[in-house]
Order: sequence, then structure tokens, then C-alpha cells
Amino acid sequence: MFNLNLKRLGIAAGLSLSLVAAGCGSEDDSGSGDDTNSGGDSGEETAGVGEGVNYEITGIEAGAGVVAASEDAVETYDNLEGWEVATSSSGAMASALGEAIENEEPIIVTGWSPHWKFAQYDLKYLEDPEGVFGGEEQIKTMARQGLEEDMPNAYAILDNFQWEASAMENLMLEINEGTEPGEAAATWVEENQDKVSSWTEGTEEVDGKEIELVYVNWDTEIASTNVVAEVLRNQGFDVTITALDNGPMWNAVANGEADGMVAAWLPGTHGDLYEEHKDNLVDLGANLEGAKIGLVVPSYVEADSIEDLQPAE
Ligand code: PBE
Repeated sequence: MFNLNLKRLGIAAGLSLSLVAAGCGSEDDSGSGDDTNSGGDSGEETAGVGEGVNYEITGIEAGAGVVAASEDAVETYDNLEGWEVATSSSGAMASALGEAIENEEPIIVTGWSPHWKFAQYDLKYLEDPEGVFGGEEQIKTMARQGLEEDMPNAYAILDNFQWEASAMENLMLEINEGTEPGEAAATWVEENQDKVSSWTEGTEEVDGKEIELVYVNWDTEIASTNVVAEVLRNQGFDVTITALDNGPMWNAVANGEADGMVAAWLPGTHGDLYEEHKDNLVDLGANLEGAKIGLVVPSYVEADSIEDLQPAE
């Protein structure tokens, strides 16, 4: 893991200006909390990061890699003895995070980047000295076997699809602010024709050929899948996008029920699913570099590392 560190630092710096902004904002926040600081018991507050969240990590869908990694963390870190990972949905996690921030209450969520939440709120990743959440991740594209022969133009577009974290983050923000995903993706495609033509270069338009992409209702994948669907549509494909749980999404591509997906987080987050299915998939490589998962807290939470959290009593 050490050999990844330099590269990871470089990419993380490029990835998320908003992460840096989140770090800077924390000082302002702690300043504004003066009235609630009864002077001198900040030590006790630190000791409270545990009870204050009910010894609970606010998770997302049970099938998500970041939930599995959080459960591993609870096993790995002695200080997380007695903690639980509550599963729900990405939407419920985001609402809980927003509510906690509004009330300046502590919360710990299963987080990932790119994500609009870093632009919206002052947040930080908790350090993970045991490396349970892995390092830098790529988001990769997987196609079903035989797609290249059956639909060479779609295969080429999926193979060429690649964009930057900042672009994805902007689109996610737009969708989070209420624009319907298909509409937001269509506007993005219209406004980024240079990028899009590098994906369609050398391909020919088709006449209504049906193609199905699968994804999971995670903010990242809603954005990317809608962009690729729009590009394929503009090339004449009749595109269906189907939201599934994580395991079924991998299954659908591996057994050929779906044509492809752009939602494979590797090497860590979906590493077990990749191992299970890799012989039945065509790996089209990264569509985004510098992704990351981990435990995320508002910057006012008085913990910097997973090791700062307090064991349940
Ligand atoms: N996520 C978003 C997924 C991958 C994409 C981090 C929530 C997961 O944990 O499986």
C-alpha cells in the first residue's frame, strides 16, 4: 500500500479542491461554536465521539462496498468495539448528513468521492491508519462478453468513455440541486462536445439498436450512467438504463443479461465482485481516476482518525 501513497496524494490533491476547502472551513465553524463551548471541556467533547452518534456509522445500501469496508473497520479497530454500521440508502445517508449539519450534531457516514457533498458541506475523511478502506480507486467500465462482436460501435464508445472527477462532481451537484438526471446529463453532453467526440471518434451511428446499461442508485453512478446513455442515444441507440443492487448489477453483466456498466470501483471497493465475475466480463479499463471511499464526518466533529472514536460502553 505504501507504494501507492505518493501517487494517491498527487491525485487526491487534483481530485478535490472541495476537500481542501472542507478542511479550511473547519476553523470558521469551530469559531462560530463559541457560545456552546462552556470553556475548557473540549477534552470531554472529544471523548464523546461515540456516544454522541450512538456508536453508529450511518451507512448506505447493504450491498455497497463502502458498507462492507465499514463493517471490516468495526472488526479491525479495537476502539470500534460495540459499534454498528446502520444500512439504509445513499439518499437517506445524504439527508441524515444534511440534518446533522443543520443541527451541528455529530454524525459519521460511509462516504466516497467524487461526491457533491464535499462541495455542499465542510467535511473530512477520518484517517484510516489500518488501511481498511484502501487507497486510490478507479471507476472502471465492464462489458458483457460478445458485446464487441454484436455492437462494435457501442463497445467502442464504452471503451473510450473516460472523464475527470471535477466534471462528474459538477454534474452530481446539478442533479442534487434538483435537475432530473437525464436532463442534466443531456445538458452536460451538449456543453462538452469536445470530450464527447473523443468517445465517439471513429464510430458509426446506428438505427435504433437496443442496448441496456445497469447501474446502482449511487450519486456517482447516476451521473456517469446517464451521460453514457445520452451519448449512445445521440448515436442512434435505443438505450435502457436499469438500477439494481450492487451484486445483481455485476451478475447481470457477467451473465449477459445486460450489455455493460460504468460502475466498477476497483481495486478495493468491488474487489470481491470483480474476482467472482472477472472471467465472464470484458474489463474496458478506467473511466475515472482518483476515486476514494472512507468514513466521512462534518469538519466540526472532533475526531481526525478512526482511532479517535470511542469504544461503546
Ligand atoms: N459507492 C459509490 C459504491 C461504489 C460507488 C462508494 C457507494 C460502493 O461503496 O460500493
